Amino acid sequence: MKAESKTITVPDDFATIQEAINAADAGDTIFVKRGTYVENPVVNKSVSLVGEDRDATVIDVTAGLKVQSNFVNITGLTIYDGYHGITVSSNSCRISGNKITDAQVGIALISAYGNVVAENTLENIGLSAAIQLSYSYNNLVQHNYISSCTEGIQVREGSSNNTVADNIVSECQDVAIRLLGSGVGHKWYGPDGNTITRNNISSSRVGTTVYGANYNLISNNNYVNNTIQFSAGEDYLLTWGGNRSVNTIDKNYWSDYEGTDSNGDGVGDSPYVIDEYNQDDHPLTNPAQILPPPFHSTPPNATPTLSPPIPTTEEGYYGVDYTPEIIIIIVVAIIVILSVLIYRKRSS
Ligand SMILES: [Ca+2]
Repeated sequence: MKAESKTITVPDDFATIQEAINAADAGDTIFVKRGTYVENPVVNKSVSLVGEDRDATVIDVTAGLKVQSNFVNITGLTIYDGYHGITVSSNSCRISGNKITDAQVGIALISAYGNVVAENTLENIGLSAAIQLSYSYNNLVQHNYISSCTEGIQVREGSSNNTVADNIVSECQDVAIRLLGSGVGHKWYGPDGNTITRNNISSSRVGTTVYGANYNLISNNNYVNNTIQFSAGEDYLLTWGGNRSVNTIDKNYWSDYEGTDSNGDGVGDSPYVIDEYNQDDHPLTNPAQILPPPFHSTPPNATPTLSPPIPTTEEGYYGVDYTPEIIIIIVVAIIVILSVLIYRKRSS
């Protein structure tokens, strides 16, 4: 018989987070009180790791925190001074409401599926990207705040069907959102079929680049005052026999768009031209609306929760937002149908 899930408190029950993980069972919550913990936790059980105070519960890592089990929940922590902040190589985890600073890579998803990376703050990430996906699919990267990093979000080789939405990415020294494929042997692994939408991409050297990346939808993003707004420079790829990328770049806002909108419908009269192969046929003349986070952008001062991590699919995540509207629509539909039936009955 399975024991009921329990809460283990660090440092009260165990001095280190790793000892607490070692003592935990699947479904348990490890509640980490304020303080600085110098360690590199490996989360190899389906547990929740909950910091008491995002800004005052600090893990001072070197390699980084590793998530290696499915259904792990990591929230309310500052991860500081590591090579990686957090690496996820498992599925259906939720990494939310953390702060990651002074790492070489902030949050890396490697062969990871169905995870949610949401509402994290990432600053001063050097060398590589704040959030990086490789060989990963069906992940949701949403409502993250990224600033003063070398690169913002990289969707890299072998990564498909990910959604990157409602992130605020600013002041990247290099690229804010990069779609980057890679050749392995004779095969090319692109990031293909991803959705990049409603992101605020500003004040960076380059807003977005694509390189060996196809069938991605890049729509309703705001490109504001980036030195280069969008780059699909693939000459190097072409010299090696690759094909020019084909993506849908449509209905974005470009701060340097100079066209008119004669009928005032919010869509410019002429395309926003990126280069001779890429353009946005329906440039928005006003910035697209970025959805606010559905939950607290920083976790509340946590009372330990006994609930196991919730495997949140993208659909489920949006479902939280739209459920009331759907209910209203269904109720209205039922009223209309009943009215019609009653009307017919009376008139027959
Ligand atoms: Ca128009």
